[in-house]
Amino acid sequence: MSEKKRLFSGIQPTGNLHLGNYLGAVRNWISLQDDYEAVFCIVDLHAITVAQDPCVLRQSILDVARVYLAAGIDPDRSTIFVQSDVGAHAELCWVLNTVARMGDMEKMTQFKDKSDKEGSERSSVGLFDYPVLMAADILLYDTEVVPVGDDQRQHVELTRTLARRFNKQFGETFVVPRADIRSDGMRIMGLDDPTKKMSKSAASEYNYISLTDTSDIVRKKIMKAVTDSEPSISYDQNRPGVKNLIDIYSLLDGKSADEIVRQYDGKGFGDFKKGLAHVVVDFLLPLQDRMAAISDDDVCTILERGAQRAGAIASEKYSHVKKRMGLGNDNNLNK
Ligand code: AQP
Repeated sequence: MSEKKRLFSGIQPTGNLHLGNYLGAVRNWISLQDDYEAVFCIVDLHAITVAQDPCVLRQSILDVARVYLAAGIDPDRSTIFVQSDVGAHAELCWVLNTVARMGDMEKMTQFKDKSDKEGSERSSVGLFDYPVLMAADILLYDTEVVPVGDDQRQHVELTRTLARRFNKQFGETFVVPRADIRSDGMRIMGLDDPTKKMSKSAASEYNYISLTDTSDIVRKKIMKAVTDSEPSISYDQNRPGVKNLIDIYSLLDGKSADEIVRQYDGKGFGDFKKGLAHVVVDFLLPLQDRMAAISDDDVCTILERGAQRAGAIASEKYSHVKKRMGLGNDNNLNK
């Protein structure tokens, strides 16, 4: 077994990945592969907590894997797999459901945000339980580090609580993980509403820049992005639309916010947005070329290999959990 600490993270195949997913998550994963034994999952069981079309979901799973690979996740060094291909995720989720308390769950703000659309009465029980499944994902792999965007901080906190509670009740079983939240690229906001995060399932496509958007669409979306009535460019928390666009510019181009503000001193939003569109297109084109070069067959082969690797680790852990709790037929567990 590798001496490196283990890292786990995942993304839901709920649509085309966007710049927020890339800047808040995938980009950080690339460098972390050098220092950790990384496990990257495509969390399809999370995706079905809201309605999905089966054909679209199947393709989205492959497309998310393609983004991982094109962005630089190396399948020889890191494990890439689909959550539902490893049964222990759902099994451990059930066990952790018996450890989690209603009081823990009622604090979760993401459920409140995500159930807003349909109302909590019509939302699935799975959507409410989402953070427990995420805890199972993380704890199955003795994960020490969970690199996620700032929006997932509360879920990692719940994972830590469940791990500690289980360990106290049944004996040392789970590693208590920590979230690795980068201060840069923390939260990319919606282009149409900079008070809410950029989201795949936003009602309007003008909310996000998808990693598969054509150059024309990128330009159109950026030109329409909400700013404010002040004519100048400045980096200011009280100007969320402008700040968000400067953040995206800075993360992709490497210039600091101050440098960008100086570059557009005396110029209007038209020039600034054209400059930003140029930076985004320059980033996306080579990524899209790499994505186009990876076939569905190649993706499937990598995912199968990943599921075997992940499954071996996860089933050993889950057997240990069962033993601790007195579950199952002891003869089977000891084999
Ligand atoms: N806007 C964002 N800014 C920074 N990071 C983000 N992430 C998501 N949106 C942003 C990070 O991407 C990873 C995977 O997220 P996910 O797809 O599993 O779930 P999500 O956070 O619910 O993402 P979306 O795009 O909003 O999907 P939908 O609309 O389907 O719910 C996480 O590390 C997250 O922090």
